[in-house]
Amino acid sequence: MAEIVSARVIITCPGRNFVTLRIETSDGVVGLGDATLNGRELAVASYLTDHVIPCLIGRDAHRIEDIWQYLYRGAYWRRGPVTMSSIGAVDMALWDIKGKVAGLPVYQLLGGASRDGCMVYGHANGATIEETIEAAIAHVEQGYKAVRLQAGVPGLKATYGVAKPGQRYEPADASLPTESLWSTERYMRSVVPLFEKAREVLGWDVHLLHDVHHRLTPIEAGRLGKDLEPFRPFWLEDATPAENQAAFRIIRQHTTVPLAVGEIFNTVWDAKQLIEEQLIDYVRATIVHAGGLTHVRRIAALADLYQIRTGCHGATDLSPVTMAAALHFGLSVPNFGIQELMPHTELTDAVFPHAYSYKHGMMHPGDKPGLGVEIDEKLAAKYEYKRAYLPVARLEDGTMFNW
Ligand code: GCO
Ligand code: MG
Repeated sequence: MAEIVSARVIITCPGRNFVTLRIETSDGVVGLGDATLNGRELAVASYLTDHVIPCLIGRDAHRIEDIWQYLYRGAYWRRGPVTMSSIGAVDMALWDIKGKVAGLPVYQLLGGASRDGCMVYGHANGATIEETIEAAIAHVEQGYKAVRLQAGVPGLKATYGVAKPGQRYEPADASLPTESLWSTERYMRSVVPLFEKAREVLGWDVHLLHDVHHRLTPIEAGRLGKDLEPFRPFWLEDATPAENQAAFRIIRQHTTVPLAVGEIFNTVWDAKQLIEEQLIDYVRATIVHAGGLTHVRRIAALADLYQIRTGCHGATDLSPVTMAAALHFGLSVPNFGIQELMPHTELTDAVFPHAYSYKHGMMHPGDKPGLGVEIDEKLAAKYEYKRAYLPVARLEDGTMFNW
């Protein structure tokens, strides 16, 4: 028995907010879990502090599955991003503890390495097609085997995925939501020329990805997929909102472009129909927002029956603890596809020293016992929580739309 004697939440903002759960056992073993939900951070912090932590004290940290079920079934109010991120944080911290007690990196507890490393994709973005291609070239020069392309849309002031001039891209950018404009027509006209140019300049040896960020209707997504087919994208992400899973049938009827979805999924139920009807090719559920390693492994196991591979979300709003967990998962899971990599700032890396590393377009979680991530609490304490929201989007006539 490794009795849980204390647990607390650490909130820090080294450039952006992160919520971390720290669990300690009677033997002094410490486990960390990420609980960051971008733009809604304090809701998860309260859920943990006020409702989860009191139930953890005295429990055996080794009983990961039982604690997962206790928190999921025991809440009565199942699912949703706040609940599932909280459970995800507990789950990560418990796997971290188990690994440290065993003296093994978590991927060894998950069955060992199924591959030498996890292929990652980087973000190439720019205000224009030329800028995006330049960023893509820089990625290829750094060894990336896969690059996501996002370019500004002519006529629209701000576009998802594109940084403000001279800044790194970080979507939660203001203390109240900023408003951006959206025009499907302008966007649709801009994507094909981007891919055309990319293939012309970069050739065919690099995987090219694109994120629609939930902006199209199913039939529009079908048309975009068809138009992009000649350029052989690795995937088209979040082509349409996935609350209505059956909507993806329409996209499938019109295009063979591989489809990825799932960064906002919280449980296997969000993906069940998509997987069982083989409506997607990559499932992007992330360790933090979908109930931790325990649950994301379950999603991957269902997906594997249908030859659907993983492609975990890896934006900078997921802390280094989630990145580590995703890499232990990705290294071990049989149906790994790709991992998103949006590198954290140096300051974030200093707050969260970690064992994972990048080399030649691949990442490895490292071989430290547990997840291999620590938190420098002294440094973390210097950066206080700062309210930050994701933007919202409106159509040109003022109608509220999907950001
Ligand atoms: C991605 C995502 C992110 C999200 C962000 C929201 O593909 O990486 O779409 O950019 O918008 O994580 O917090
Ligand atoms: Mg995305």
